[in-house]
Amino acid sequence: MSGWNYHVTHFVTSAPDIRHLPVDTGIEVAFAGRSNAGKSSALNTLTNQKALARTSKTPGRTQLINLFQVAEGYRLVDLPGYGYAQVPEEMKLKWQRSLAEYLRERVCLKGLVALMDIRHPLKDLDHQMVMWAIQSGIEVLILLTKADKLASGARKAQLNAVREEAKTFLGTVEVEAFSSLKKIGVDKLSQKLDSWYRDLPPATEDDIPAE
Ligand SMILES: Nc1nc2c(ncn2[C@@H]2O[C@H](COP(=O)(O)OP(=O)(O)O)[C@@H](O)[C@H]2O)c(=O)[nH]1
Ligand SMILES: [Mg+2]
Repeated sequence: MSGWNYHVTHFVTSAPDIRHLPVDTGIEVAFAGRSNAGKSSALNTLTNQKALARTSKTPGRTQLINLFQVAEGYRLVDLPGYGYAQVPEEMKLKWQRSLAEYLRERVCLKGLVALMDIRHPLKDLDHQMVMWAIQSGIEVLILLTKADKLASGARKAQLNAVREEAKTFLGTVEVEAFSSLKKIGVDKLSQKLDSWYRDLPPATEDDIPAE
């Protein structure tokens, strides 16, 4: 079985909020996590591109939803980071409502890649987001990022602990260690994306019967 080539992924468009996303067809996989979790780095590592998703040392700066496509109709969605302390409370609530709505209503959304620093996994908002996804029937892959920050014993222990916790979600929640720096877990990520993209072919214009 040959997988997708994620290296050819390219930017399609940005949207200020979920109401301005392109048509709800094809298959979408969303990437989400707290600001600074390593989301942009993970997207760049997956696609082998230095600046596909801008990595930033200033957390909370990416406010737009960025859409990329691997092939026509097969998208990767880079959602704005959450949990940044300096964002006003009102904006945090607005984003949470909008994230919940996206997870609930986006028909083409097949999977959620939830990125969390391996040293601080499943904080309140992470937990909430995974719950919303599961309640909407969306499969989740938790990536424990910056896995290079832990020695291999501690990394395995943390991975097992989060896998145990993930069982309480009562849905499909897989957990893998990931490092953009050391290229850990990249194959696991692309295999999971392959399986989501394999699930159902997106409608194309060819599917619309001619008059
Ligand atoms: N050690 C290590 N640092 C990382 C890794 N991935 C990201 N970082 C660092 O974490 C910070 C935030 O990364 P970024 O990808 O911009 O996070 P985002 O805010 O979630 O998009 C940056 O300083 C990155 O260099 C990783 O795999 N290992
Ligand atoms: Mg980012």
